[in-house]
Amino acid sequence: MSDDTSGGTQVGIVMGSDSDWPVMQAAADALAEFGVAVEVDVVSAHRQPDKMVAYGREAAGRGLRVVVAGAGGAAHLPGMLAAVTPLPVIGVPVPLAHLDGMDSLLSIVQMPAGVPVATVSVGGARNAGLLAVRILASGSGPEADRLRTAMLGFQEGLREQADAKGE
Ligand code: RP5
Repeated sequence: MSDDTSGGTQVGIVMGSDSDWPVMQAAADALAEFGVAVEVDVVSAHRQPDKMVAYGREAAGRGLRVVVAGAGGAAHLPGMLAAVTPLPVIGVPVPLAHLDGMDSLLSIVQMPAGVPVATVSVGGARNAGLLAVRILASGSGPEADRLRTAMLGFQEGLREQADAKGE
């Protein structure tokens, strides 16, 4: 079975507040570099619990393949989404003014067994976007092939940059 979805949006980027966008934008930028269409929305686990559950329950049926979720502080959003969607969820701990993002990190990474969230570093939204590309690239069909080739080129670029610096 091909994983292609006729060019539809395959990655959803959500965050607990529009104040998270300056951090989360790096995920959207990384996906744009690879030509992956994304949808972006604010979905607060605390302030919009019904919207959050509906988003998670409907995501796969709408054709999404990966959800990237960022939140700060008591950062429940990625874990709660992982509880209601079968899709892979990548969590981005957003650093707030206090605790240097450690609260966000621990809230997202310490999920109980059975409800995994692939957690990137504090503020690591770019890696979340790149990981989403790799998940899409692991499938089959022309779009996955295209993304695998593009990711290999990206990795070659990293090697060349390191070589140029004499590393
Ligand atoms: C979290 O509270 C959000 O993800 C955000 O990181 C933080 C602060 O939100 P605002 O008060 O700026 O809306 O739920």
